[in-house]
This record gives sequence, structure tokens and C-alpha cells, in this order.
Amino acid sequence: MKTKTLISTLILGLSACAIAQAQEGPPPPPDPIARALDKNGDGELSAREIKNAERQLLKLDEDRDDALSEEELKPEPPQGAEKPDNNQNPPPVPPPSAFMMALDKDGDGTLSEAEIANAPTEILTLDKDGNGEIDNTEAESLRIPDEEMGGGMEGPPGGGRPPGPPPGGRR
Ligand SMILES: [Ca+2]
Ligand SMILES: [Ca+2]
Ligand SMILES: [Ca+2]
Ligand SMILES: [Ca+2]
Repeated sequence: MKTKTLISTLILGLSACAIAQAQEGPPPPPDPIARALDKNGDGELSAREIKNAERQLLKLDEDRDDALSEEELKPEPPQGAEKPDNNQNPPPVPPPSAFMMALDKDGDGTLSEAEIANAPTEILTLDKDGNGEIDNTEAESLRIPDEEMGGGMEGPPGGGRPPGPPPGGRR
């Protein structure tokens, strides 16, 4: 009898745990760069975190060539998530983050040794109020994936000619 109670308590406890886990835990930021830089995970980059940017970035360097390849910069799939079986909806590819765009000076999608070494300087170009830190507001304003995709349908400036009778009249 006692064992049974114990087991059900255990099961209850386990499921409570699972529920708690499912409830909390916001989705991790998809940007591995931001994740690497924000060491304490508060969503802000302190002056110290920015200063350490080079070292933090090199933690992503799996093959130790002092550069970060596209592969190394790819966001990891969320932990614990089972691989979805349906092949119908491949996960969308996240747009390059503002950090990546700032750091990747030559825009080749990878970070060279020089680009990594320059990281603190480049990150500070994102510091709008110049206080040496990237705070929440500034980090938030960096997430503007849509804005750059501008363009679209727009008429030619200046307008066209008013429609009129074709030149060359008839007699
Ligand atoms: Ca931080
Ligand atoms: Ca590498
Ligand atoms: Ca590059
Ligand atoms: Ca700032």
C-alpha cells in the first residue's frame, strides 16, 4: 500500500515538474551571437560583456580556426524538442541578426578572425545612446527583420504624361 502511494506521489511530482517546465521557459533567442555575447542572459549587453565579445564569440568556434563559419553561426535547435516528423513545414530560416549584420563587415555570412577581433567596436556602433552598453530597448530595436525588406510596388516618381491623342493627326 505504501509503495503504491509513493509511486503515485512520484508520478504526480514528475508530471508537476513537466508542467512547470512546459509553462516557464521562454523560447531561447534564436541568434547564437546574441546568446554568446549576453553571458548573464539578461537581454542586455553590459560594457563588460561587450569588452569580452571576442572571447565569447570564439566559444562558438568549434573547429578552432579563429573564424566562425555559417555552420558555427547557425542557431541550434531548441533543446529537448523532438524532431518533428512532418516534412511539410520546414522551419523558417531566421534573418541575419543585427549583430551579425554589424559584425560581418564583408557580408559573406561568416565572421573572420579580423571581424571577430573588431566585435567590441562594431557592437558599440549599435549603442544608440552612447552609454557603452546595449540595453533592453536598444536590443529590442535591433530586431527589425522586416524593415529592411522594403520596396514593393511603387509608381515611378514624377508621374507619367497625361494621356492624350497620339501624335500625328489625321486629315
Ligand atoms: Ca547581459
Ligand atoms: Ca571555425
Ligand atoms: Ca565576414
Ligand atoms: Ca546604450
